[in-house]
Amino acid sequence: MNLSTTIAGVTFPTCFMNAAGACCVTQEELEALGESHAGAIVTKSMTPQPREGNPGPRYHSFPGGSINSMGLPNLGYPAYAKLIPELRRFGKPIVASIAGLNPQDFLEAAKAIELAKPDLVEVNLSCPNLPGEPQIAYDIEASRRILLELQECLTIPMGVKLPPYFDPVHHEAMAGMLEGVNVSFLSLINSVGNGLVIDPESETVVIKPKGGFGGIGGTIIKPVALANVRAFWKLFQGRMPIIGVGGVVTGTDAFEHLLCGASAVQVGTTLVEEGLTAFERLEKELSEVLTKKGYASVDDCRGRLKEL
Ligand code: IRO
Repeated sequence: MNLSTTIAGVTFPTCFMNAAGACCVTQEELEALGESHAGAIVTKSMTPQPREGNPGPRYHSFPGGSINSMGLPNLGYPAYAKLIPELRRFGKPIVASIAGLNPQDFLEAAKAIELAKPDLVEVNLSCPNLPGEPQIAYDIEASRRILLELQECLTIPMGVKLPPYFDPVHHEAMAGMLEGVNVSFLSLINSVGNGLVIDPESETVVIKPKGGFGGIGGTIIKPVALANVRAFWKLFQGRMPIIGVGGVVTGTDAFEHLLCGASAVQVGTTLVEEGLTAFERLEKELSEVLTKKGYASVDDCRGRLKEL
């Protein structure tokens, strides 16, 4: 089965890759992704300075998903800029995720990472876990300003990682803004921000930062992820490549993302819980689904969701 896919002119050997944040902070983790069946190596979102992140416990899984408030722990962009050329030896695309606490951080990271020549840059406008900092992509004008500045200094295709939106008006507002900037793909969605998971037994929250509030991932966010993939696919009439993220546990989950319009899928909670062998399993399961359904490739089924 042909599971390869092309996004913004970059061909991925398979449509599965890690979600930024999942198993991709350190050199060892990035190399392990290189050696795995992942179709790409996506870095943790990087900032100018190395960051320890929020105090722990800061990740917790539960039946149906996970909650995290990692707080952007990363090695800082100089370390990733040095690592990226070394990761080339794995022969798969490299996606550099950039983030920041202010617009200047994004620009600085973009300029430095451009020189390391990743294949794509994913601009994370949706981190929910920085105490006191709003998710940028819930502010259309702030997002526009950052993307307009970034497009001036990047020659590598740039995509945007968005948070979930819950109303068509917000999908339309974001899509309308994106029409006016040079964005080559969308990664949809980041974790569902500021959820709360509690332990009724001990009567406590399960993670420490922000009073227990954190980003929700995994199976329980799949309907929200699919809705966002579908909404943006339709608003761009299928012309904007989309990487679907959220609730990919099985090959069938990935198939659902593809039907909604995704060209590839990223795996977060499942990767953290199951480890790197998840990629091989997902490949096998998606191949079986596509074969059974009579599709010849990822391209063949993309966007083909039927409406009633
Ligand atoms: O807490 C994090 O590091 C984090 C980030 I930057 C993000 O974009 N999404 C998420 O769920 N966690």
